[in-house]
Order: sequence, then C-alpha cells, then structure tokens
Amino acid sequence: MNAIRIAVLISGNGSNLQAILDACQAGDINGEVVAVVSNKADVYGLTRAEQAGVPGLVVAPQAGESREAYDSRLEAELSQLNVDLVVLAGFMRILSDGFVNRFAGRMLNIHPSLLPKYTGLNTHQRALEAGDEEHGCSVHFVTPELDGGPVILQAKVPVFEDDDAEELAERVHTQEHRIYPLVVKWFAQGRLTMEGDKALFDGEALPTAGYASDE
Ligand code: NHR
Ligand code: GAR
Repeated sequence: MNAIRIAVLISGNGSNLQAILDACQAGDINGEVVAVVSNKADVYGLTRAEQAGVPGLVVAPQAGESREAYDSRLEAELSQLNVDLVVLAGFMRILSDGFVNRFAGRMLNIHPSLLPKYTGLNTHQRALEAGDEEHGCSVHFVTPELDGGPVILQAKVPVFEDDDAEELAERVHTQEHRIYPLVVKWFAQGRLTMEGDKALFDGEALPTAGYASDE
C-alpha cells in the first residue's frame, strides 16, 4: 500500500504530533505528515513541524466568524492537501457536523480519559475528584458527538493517592505517545475502518472499551 497523507491538527505543545512524526520518520508508520494545522499562532507544535521539515499553517478564527465558516476554511485547506487521514492531537476546537462528516472514518482523536468516562475538558482533575483508581487515554474515530465516536484503543494508568492533576496528566501523556502512533500505523496499513458506530480492526468489531481493554 502507498504511504498515506496525514494532516495533524493541534492547538498547543504538540507532543503527540512529535510521537507521530517520529514514528513516520522511523518507518513504523507507512505515512507522511503533509501538514500541521494549528488554530493558534505561536504554539510549540508549529516549531516541531518546522524542525521536522513539515509545512505548518495557522488557521485562526476571525472575529465574529461562525463555527461553520471557520470549519469550511479548515476543510478547504485540508482538501487542497489531499489528505487520507486527519489526526486531532490536542486540537481544542469542537468541529461542526459538516466537517466531521466530510472526513468520516478518516479522522482520529486522542482523548485524555478512559471513554466513555469524562468527555470534554479537565479530565485529569475530574478523575482525581471522583477518587478513581485508574485513568488513561483513548484513541477514537471522530463523529459529530463530542468524544463519542467509536473507541479504537485505550491505555490505562494507575492513580496514586498523592497524585495531583499534573502528575497524573504526565503519566497519561506517556501512554498517549505509545498508543497514538500505533493506531495511526494500523490505519496506514488499512486495518482500521469505521462502520456505523463501530470501529473495525481487520474487519472485526472492536469492543466498546477499545482493543486493549481487559474488561
Ligand atoms: N469535534 C467533534 N465533532 N467530535 C469530537 O469528538 C471532537 C471534536 C473536536 C475536538 C477533541 C476533544 C477532546 O479530546 C475533539 C473531539 C475541545 C473541546 C472544547 O470544549 C472539547 C473536546 C475536545 C476538544 N472546546 C471548546 C470549544 O468551544 C474550547 C475550549 C478551549 O479553547 O479551551 O470549541 O477533548
Ligand atoms: C493531550 O493530552 C490530549 O489527550 C489532550 O491534550 C493534550 C495535548 O498534548 N487533548 C485534549 O484535551 C483535547 N481536548 P500535546 O499537544 O502535547 O499533544
């Protein structure tokens, strides 16, 4: 199979972007990051793109611009690039249904919780406040329902009694950097598809908690 063309959407640090760039560079992923798109200027992820020799572009929302208008500008950029896969990596803007449907089955997100727990923001703090003994991250196909698309792979971490949100986040990040490149690798191999509300791996429906879950 040909190397796939990947666009990575970011809003910040870009450590997941880095893990994916590294895996492409190492030949683990049969793909190429053809663009890094940020909704914010001056973020470190754009520096990472530049260092990797990948074009970075900023698509910043304009004053008074509707979500749909912003998303159609974003879509126009991605369409020009002929991307096979859109990877959300710490991208902090909710995407409208039209945009999501345009890339149905070809857009992934990593979310810092064991979905379906803790959709939305501040997941680490919420896991701590709930007294959870385990926490983690999930890679899922993006659908219009926020953080509600079919889960592909999860990784769990323990929560220790004296953890604060920052320590817990760091433990989760380490796992994110392992599972996201792995899922992108599978996608590039043509092994992952989305059918209806299910993620399929080699044509078999993955369990709702993701492939790596032991439940
Ligand atoms: N869009 C759709 N349609 N579906 C998903 O599953 C999406 C999505 C866009 C982004 C990432 C997601 C996450 O992993 C993601 C999944 C942003 C927010 C949010 O509330 C929530 C979830 C995610 C990303 N954003 C605010 C907004 O109004 C802005 C917050 C801010 O700028 O700090 O867009 O968690
Ligand atoms: C990651 O932990 C990712 O799971 C989370 O933001 C971080 C981005 O880190 N995503 C969200 O919260 C999406 N709303 P990175 O920029 O270093 O990859």
